[in-house]
Amino acid sequence: MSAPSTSTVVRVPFTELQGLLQAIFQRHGCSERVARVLAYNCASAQRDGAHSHGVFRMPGYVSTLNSGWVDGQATPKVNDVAAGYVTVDAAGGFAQPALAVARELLVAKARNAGIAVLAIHNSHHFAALWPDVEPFAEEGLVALSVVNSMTCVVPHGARKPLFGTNPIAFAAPCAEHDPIVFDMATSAMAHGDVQIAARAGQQLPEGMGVDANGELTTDPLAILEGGALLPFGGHKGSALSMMVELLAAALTGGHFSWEFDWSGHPGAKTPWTGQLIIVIDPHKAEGERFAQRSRELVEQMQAVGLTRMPGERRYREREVAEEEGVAVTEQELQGLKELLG
Ligand code: NDP
Ligand code: PYC
Repeated sequence: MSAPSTSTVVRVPFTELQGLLQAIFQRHGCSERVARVLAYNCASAQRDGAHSHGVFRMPGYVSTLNSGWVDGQATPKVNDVAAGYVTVDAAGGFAQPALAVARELLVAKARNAGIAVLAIHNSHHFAALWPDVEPFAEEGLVALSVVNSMTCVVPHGARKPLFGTNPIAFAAPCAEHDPIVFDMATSAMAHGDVQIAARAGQQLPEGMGVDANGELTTDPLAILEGGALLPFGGHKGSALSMMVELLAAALTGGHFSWEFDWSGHPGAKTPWTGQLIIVIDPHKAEGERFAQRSRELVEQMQAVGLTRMPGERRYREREVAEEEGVAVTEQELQGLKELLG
């Protein structure tokens, strides 16, 4: 997560920002349904200070839509394949509208069987992953999601990039508390944060990536222009990234991070891959006790000195945004108005 780097920050009401983003998506070829889902997602990321996937992403969405790489009008096809299994062919569109159409069936199956899987393929995911899981925890469910992206990460011990930045997001209910949520790239840094650092002319901490010769570098431009990122935590992050490729691509029928070729679509930025979501109903096992046990865990973590839970920074930023409006720089706002054309 990087803070916005430029110009004066202004505060915009959430619904106003969402409306502006939706108008941009529609202006560049998205259906009303798709534009609404993506705008809510992107405005939520901006509201929560998830800057690598907030309004920073809008030029990338627009250039992708204009390149014809993604179908902004796609109608996802939902398949009810088994008691605990739903698949969706996103039809070359975005993953979040595909999740939206399959969500009710997924939740019904999870509540019935105790666990259900949603496997989305033929989809583009260009966003933060926590918005896909947090709402399940708000309904008392546990959710885990993985999505693979585009080749830019060198597997631990290898010489060349292969994996995507491949995030993992998890959400669980917690009694008298916001849901426990974490959402993290399995690369040492999200690609979006490398781009933000490059734009701001900032160096990166050591150990994030390598240059085109495979040498360690702290220069974000060297990583973006022919270099690559490293997994977080050496062989451990690398194994998790491998798992994401298996679950998000091999299991769903989506592309691995290296399998799609967007060279015929200049301006395309969105990875054409897959996404897996696993939803568990904890009431089947521990009844109401799960959320209470979550609370006990948080209390014990705090008792040993923990002062910041994953997700907590976002919740704090959200609270401020709900009071004062969503923080956007004047420069970003101007850029959004220009995208409206
Ligand atoms: P961060 O490293 O910023 O954060 C990872 C997680 O750790 C978050 O849940 C965060 O909580 C938590 N956290 C951060 N610092 C602390 C701390 N000091 N103590 C406790 N918890 C902490 O995320 P990444 O840079 O790895 O990923 C950023 C975003 O990029 C994610 O939303 C991810 O989904 C997205 N992404 C999307 C991809 C795609 O293909 N669609 C590919 C790769 C990344 P908090 O949120 O509260 O800061
Ligand atoms: O930040 O790594 C990233 C990313 C890839 C695709 C969307 N976001």
